[in-house]
Amino acid sequence: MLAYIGLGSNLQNPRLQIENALRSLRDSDGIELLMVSSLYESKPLLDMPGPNYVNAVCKINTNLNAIDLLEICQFIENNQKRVRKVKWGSRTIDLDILLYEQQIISSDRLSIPHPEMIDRAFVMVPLHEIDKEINVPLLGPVKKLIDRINKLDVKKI
Ligand code: A4P
Ligand code: MG
Repeated sequence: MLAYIGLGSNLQNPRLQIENALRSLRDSDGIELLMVSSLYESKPLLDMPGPNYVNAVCKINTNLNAIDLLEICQFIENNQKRVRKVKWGSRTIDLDILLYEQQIISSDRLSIPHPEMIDRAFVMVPLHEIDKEINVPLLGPVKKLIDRINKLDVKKI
């Protein structure tokens, strides 16, 4: 199965946090890391207080189902000592499953496609960088969705 994961960090050396999470994904059984975008810097959403974020998107091939993939992502988050306090608060690492094949999943634990992804430059710009042909179920091709995004919201680093 092809899946896309968004990574974000704004604490404790964000670049290193992203690199460590990518290494953990690569080392996980059942996951083959196919592609990684450039890193992008942006301000926190909604002008929340806190340092700027570093974000990236990766494309994987996996034989895990979506819930097992979520569990790996949460294991990696916990491993990097992520403490969940406030919704949308600063974090050492956040791993969001953006797309899982062309599946639409809506359960307590999992919403795929990730509901806010198409409004977020820090997701759409790196996603478009690594795959210009992908389709977001229900919402349309990334090639079209990218036109709604203000690319100045992110800076390639
Ligand atoms: N969950 C549901 N769907 C998914 C999915 N597709 N992938 C559930 C991953 N998890 C998913 O997530 C809470 C629950 O969402 C999980 O237990 C899982 O079952 P969380 O990461 O623990 O909590 P959160 O931080 O409150 O939510 P979330 O959705 O990760 O936060 P956001 O909306 O991603 O916002 N600004 C910039 N510039 N860059 C950023 O990366 N990130 C956030 C976080 C805010 N501002 C940002 C950035
Ligand atoms: Mg998350």
